[in-house]
Amino acid sequence: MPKHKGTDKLRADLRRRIAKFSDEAQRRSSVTRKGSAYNIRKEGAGQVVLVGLPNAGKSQLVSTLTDAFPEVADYPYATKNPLPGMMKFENIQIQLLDMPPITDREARPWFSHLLRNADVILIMVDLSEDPLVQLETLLAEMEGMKVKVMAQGSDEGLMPGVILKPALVVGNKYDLDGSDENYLMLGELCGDDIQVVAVSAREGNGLEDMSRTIFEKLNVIRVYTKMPGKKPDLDDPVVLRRGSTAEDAAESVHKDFRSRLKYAQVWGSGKYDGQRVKRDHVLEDGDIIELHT
Ligand SMILES: Nc1nc2c(ncn2[C@@H]2O[C@H](COP(=O)(O)OP(=O)(O)OP(=O)(O)O)[C@@H](O)[C@H]2O)c(=O)[nH]1
Ligand SMILES: [Mg+2]
Repeated sequence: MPKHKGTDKLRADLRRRIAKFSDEAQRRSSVTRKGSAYNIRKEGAGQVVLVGLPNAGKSQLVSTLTDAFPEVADYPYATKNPLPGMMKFENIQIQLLDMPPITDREARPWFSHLLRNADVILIMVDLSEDPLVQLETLLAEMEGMKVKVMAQGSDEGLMPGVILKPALVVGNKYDLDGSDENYLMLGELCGDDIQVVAVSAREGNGLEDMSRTIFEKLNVIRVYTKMPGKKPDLDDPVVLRRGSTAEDAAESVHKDFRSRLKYAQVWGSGKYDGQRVKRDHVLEDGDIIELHT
């Protein structure tokens, strides 16, 4: 289909439908491949893997926030397989990956693979129960899979083979009695090391704060590229790693643009709007960049 203003809506619609079908196909194939090493294709701005004990509310969170339909159940170990869903954050999509409880021994081999491949780990704690026991169990299980949480402060030396991951702690079921105290305790336990947010996945409270925290942990920026004389599409940013430059943005439009880029103009991180910048100018979230090739 030719790419111009009139076909934008149609193209977006097609993209969505193709993504939906390939999602379904992937879901089906992951059921048939039960027991083998899973590989869930990353989509959107990044992949967030959910870690928690049975019944914490992981599936409820994915159900509330995404297009996926995980089973939510009042009995433990309801989730047996990983299930991805796309969560909207402002004008981008972030992938949430529902997981079995981390204590599920059958899932262990592929669980650790997915955990180590995650962009961000969402550690879910049930605020209607003692947060200390949960947090210690979860961190110990993760360490058993050679994954450590990236502390906001300084990092001590790591054992070989251990990887550091950005993570946040989500206290769920904040709607229940007694959760206030447990939330305070959880905050004290995490101190300055890991950021903690409180949500009710079921009632839908606190989810915006949580999404923003996830976005920050992903360490990406949204950039709007445009050609001279054209308008930027503010609904369709390019997602780049934090620290990306004008030439990285150019390459994201077309692989030849990196070498062909002569200069760029930036609205946002420039000192003034439309400032002319060099190829190595570091971009910030929300920048509009005009590429001169
Ligand atoms: N009150 C309250 N209940 C919740 C909330 N979120 C989940 N639940 C309930 O907690 C139970 C477990 O929810 P799930 O989402 O299935 O938990 P899970 O973490 O996926 O559990 P496993 O798949 O066994 O690991 C269900 O009965 C949910 O209705 C919440 O925010 N508030
Ligand atoms: Mg579940």
